[in-house]
This record gives sequence, C-alpha cells and structure tokens, in this order.
Amino acid sequence: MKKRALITGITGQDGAYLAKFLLDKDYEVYGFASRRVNQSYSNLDYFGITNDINIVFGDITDQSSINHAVKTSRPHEVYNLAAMSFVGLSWQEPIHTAQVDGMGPLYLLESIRNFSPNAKMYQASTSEMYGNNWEADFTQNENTTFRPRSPYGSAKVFAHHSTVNYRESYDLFACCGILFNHESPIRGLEFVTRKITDGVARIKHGLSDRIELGNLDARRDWGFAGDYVEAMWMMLQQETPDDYVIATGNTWSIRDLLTLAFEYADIKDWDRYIVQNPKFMRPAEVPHLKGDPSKAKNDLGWEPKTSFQDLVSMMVKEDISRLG
Ligand code: F7E
Repeated sequence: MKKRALITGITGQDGAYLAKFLLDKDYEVYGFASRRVNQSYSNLDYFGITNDINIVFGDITDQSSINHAVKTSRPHEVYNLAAMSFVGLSWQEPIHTAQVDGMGPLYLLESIRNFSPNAKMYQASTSEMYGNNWEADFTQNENTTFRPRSPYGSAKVFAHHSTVNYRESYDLFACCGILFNHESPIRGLEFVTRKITDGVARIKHGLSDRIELGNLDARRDWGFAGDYVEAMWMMLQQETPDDYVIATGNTWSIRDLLTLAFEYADIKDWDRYIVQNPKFMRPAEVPHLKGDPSKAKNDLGWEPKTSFQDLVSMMVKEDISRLG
C-alpha cells in the first residue's frame, strides 16, 4: 500500500520540492491549495508533476475545508507549509499573517486530533522566531530563546508552541522544523536571493540597469530548498517526534550574496548597479542568523549537501538562461 501525504501550501517553493521528493519515494501526494482565480501551479510545472498531485481545494483559515482535506486524503503524514511567508509584507498585513501563520496550524492540529490522530505532522517553524536574539558569531539552536521581531515571527512562535503543546497534551506525532532561509531557482521574486539573481540576469541581458534593495548588511544562513525538504521527511521517519534546527552553520551578508551573484554572471564593479531604496527597509530588522544543525546531524543523519556558492551559481545560471 502506498503511503499518503497531505501537503498544505503545495504550490509554493517548498511544497513543490517536497511533492517531487515524496512522489519519487512512491507516495500518493495530496495538495491542499486555494481555488484562487490566479492560482499558479508554475512551481509544480517546473518539476512536471502538476497532474500527479491530488489537489483538494480549501483555505488554511477555514476549519471545515481542512477537515474535508484530512478526511479525503486519510494521510499518514501531513506537512504544513501553508503560510504568508514574506516577512516584509507581514507589517502591512499583520492580522492576516496571524490568521494564516498562527491560527492556520492550530486549525490543522485540531483537525488531525479529531479525524486522523495517528497521522504524523510536520510544522514549518522558522529562524525568524529568534528575531533579536543574536550577537556576532552567535549560533542559534533548539534551546535558543525566541525573540521575534515581525508579525510573521510572532505568528510562527504561536504555531510552534501550539504544535509542541499538541504533542505533549494529546500524544500527537508532531515535529517542528526550525528552518533557516532556504532558496532555489523557483524562489519567489520578492525574496532577496531571487530578486538579486533575477536582477543580475536582467543586467547581463541588458534588460535592466539597476537592482533596488534595502539593508545590505543583514546576515542570513542560506541553504538549498531541495536539501531542506529531505530533512522534513526525515523528522517524520523517527521513532519519536521532536523539533530540529535545519541550517548550514554559515552566515553571509547581502553584500556577500551580491559579490558572488555578479561574479557568476561575469560582471565587474557591481556597486554601480545597486540602488538603496528605503521602501525595502523593514520597521525592525533581524540582523544576524546562523543556525547550528548538530542535532539534526546526530539524530536524523541530515547534512546540507549544497554549498552557498553552488546555490547562488545555480540560481544565477537558471535566471540567465530563462531570460536569454
Ligand atoms: O530577506 C534583506 C532583508 O525576504 C532576507 C522567508 O522564507 O526566510 C525568509 O525570510 C534579508 C532581510 O528573507 C531586500 O531585510 C535587503 O534581512 O529574502 P528575505 P527573510 O526575511 O529572511 C525565513 C527563514 C522565513 O521563514 C521566511 O518565510 O534581506 N533585504 N534588501 C531584502 N529583502 C527583500 N525581500 N527585498 C529587498 O529588497
């Protein structure tokens, strides 16, 4: 009998990488997606798997549609990837963000508790929960206190604790993956990595003469989404549920990212193409993130396979060839 997985947020970057990974493992994959007029399946199309997914329509803030998806898919594993995931936008839409990223997981936990208590659940927690808990050379791990600095981070902290509570109160097999930034050639254009690799490719082809950015000094621990979805699956294959940091253990600034991206496109003196625009500054910034993935390495045997250099090179190359 095939294992069945239900993925919320299946149309996003991680949803597509995870769906591809699980299909390759011979899972029957159900995707929970909203029936928006402009719903895009481009990330699933990227892997040519759109027709291999059983789409169940609904909304993560609508308990009845979640119940329907859980009852229809009868999942062995549930991956909650549905989110308003753009931190910058969360200041403009704080209530919507809290409903989707905070309450959404709680609706899902209730649904699993009531209709599928043996299903294993993965909750997408995030390094954004650490927020202002940093110092230079400080590394965040599973025991680091959360000090979120954005409506997005606060909502995710609520969801994280709710997931842990359901595990401890109702014995649900629920795990939180505290994922640090993870990118790919299908990353949304609003995120800084893809904004830069797409911008560099446009400059390379003479389609643009600038990239407008905010804070160039922020540091992030960037990994490859394809490596990170494997960690999600590994967490659900353990004997006991637990929470894990998934990261590379390295940190880079936006300037480092720019230097590499322009280098891979063979463009010199990149400063002349960068315009700093206050519009892209955040009301409160998370200055420095660097994760310690030791627990995932020891317990799951997980390690990142793709270096930051290979990640940036892959993204620049794909954007140059897509626009060429
Ligand atoms: O920003 C700075 C910005 O939007 C990274 C999400 O997946 O990872 C992601 O959140 C940094 C920040 O990602 C621009 O201020 C400068 O310091 O690519 P980002 P994020 O906010 O770190 C975490 C783990 C998640 O969970 C989230 O869902 O880059 N930055 N200039 C800029 N960022 C953007 N987007 N655009 C700029 O022009």
